[in-house]
Amino acid sequence: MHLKLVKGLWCVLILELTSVVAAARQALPPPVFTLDPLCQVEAMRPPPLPPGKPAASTLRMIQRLRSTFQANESQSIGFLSHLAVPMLQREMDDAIDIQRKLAAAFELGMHQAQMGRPDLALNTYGLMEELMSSHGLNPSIGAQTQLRMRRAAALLRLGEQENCIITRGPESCLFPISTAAQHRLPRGSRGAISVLEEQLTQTPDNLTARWLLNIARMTLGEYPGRIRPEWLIPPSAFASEHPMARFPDIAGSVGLDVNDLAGGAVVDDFDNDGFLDVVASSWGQDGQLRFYRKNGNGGFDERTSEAGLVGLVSGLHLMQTDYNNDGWLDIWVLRGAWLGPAGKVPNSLLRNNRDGTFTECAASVGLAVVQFVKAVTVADYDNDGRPDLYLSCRSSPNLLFHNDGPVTRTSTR
Ligand SMILES: [Ca+2]
Ligand SMILES: [Ca+2]
Ligand SMILES: [Ca+2]
Repeated sequence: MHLKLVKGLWCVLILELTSVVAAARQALPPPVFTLDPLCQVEAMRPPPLPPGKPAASTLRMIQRLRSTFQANESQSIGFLSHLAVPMLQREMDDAIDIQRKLAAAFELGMHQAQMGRPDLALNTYGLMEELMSSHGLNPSIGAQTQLRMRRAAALLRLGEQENCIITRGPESCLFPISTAAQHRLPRGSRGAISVLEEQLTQTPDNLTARWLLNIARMTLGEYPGRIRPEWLIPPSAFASEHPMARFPDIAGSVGLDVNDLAGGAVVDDFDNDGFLDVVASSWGQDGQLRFYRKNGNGGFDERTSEAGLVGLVSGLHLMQTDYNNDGWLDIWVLRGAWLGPAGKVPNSLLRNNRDGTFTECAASVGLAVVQFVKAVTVADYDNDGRPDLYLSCRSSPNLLFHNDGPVTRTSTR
């Protein structure tokens, strides 16, 4: 397994480094960041669920997903930062050539931030600056900009993890940021402000830096008063043209605040009791599909284990449909798009068993399609009373499936 390190503009720019060794510059030790263990991804993962009793066909799909992801691991490592980081660390440590070492460090920092360790990323970027200084390298303005913006992003991420995730409230992360959502632990945003102001001093037209500076100041309650006029995005730019209600985040108070990657979501009544339930998926290869039943107390109870779904992972997109016309909603789980060549992953159709459980049945109805599926829609295109299926795929032709009923098999059109 080998990860291609030399990629991105950084490597091009690093080759532009002025190789003239300047008068020996004092190499300063990099700043050392540490992230409270409470703010680390491992601590934020939801606890394991009881296994429940998945149906035999569901267990087969679980095993198939597991083996597919394992087989595709080398192709998907660009998306799996926890695997990329140790490889890049070795590459950086072993590199003798300084440009290769810097290129590895730049990629390493990005993956460290993506795996939820912005503190490690910031230390890596500090090491890069120390290396450049000790080797008398004077990076181009483009290279300086790239490194600075990566540092700013890592600092903002540090602030998000320490405030918006760990000390989360109903107003957290809602834009424009209200007084209630201002950061109580300011070091992330404070550091980002310093870096972004340095960037704007050098390149005043950098709109990304300007935007992020305004956001960072907002998180500390320093918007708009403490932003220099030439960098300020005025409050009028954020004002709605129409009256618009604010939507506080109530996920925590109703039992839906699971911490995972983005994915699909369906809100509908899966047990026909008149109350809307929730199904949510996560794009990650270990992202558990979850089923929540609306309870009588205004909240939701997780019923993933009871529904026989533990082990079903990685849904990019979900859609509900009553594919077999029995009056009970079933669930499509679509997978594969945006994973590059590693995205040939099977999709799921979960039949509602009318008793709170679901059974994987994509293969039994002729829908064991393995494609880079990014979206699905269900409609009865030929008015025969049976819902048909259209899959939108990335990097492969779209697929139309006709629902052949009454045994509810499908055929590709
Ligand atoms: Ca319900
Ligand atoms: Ca059904
Ligand atoms: Ca039809």
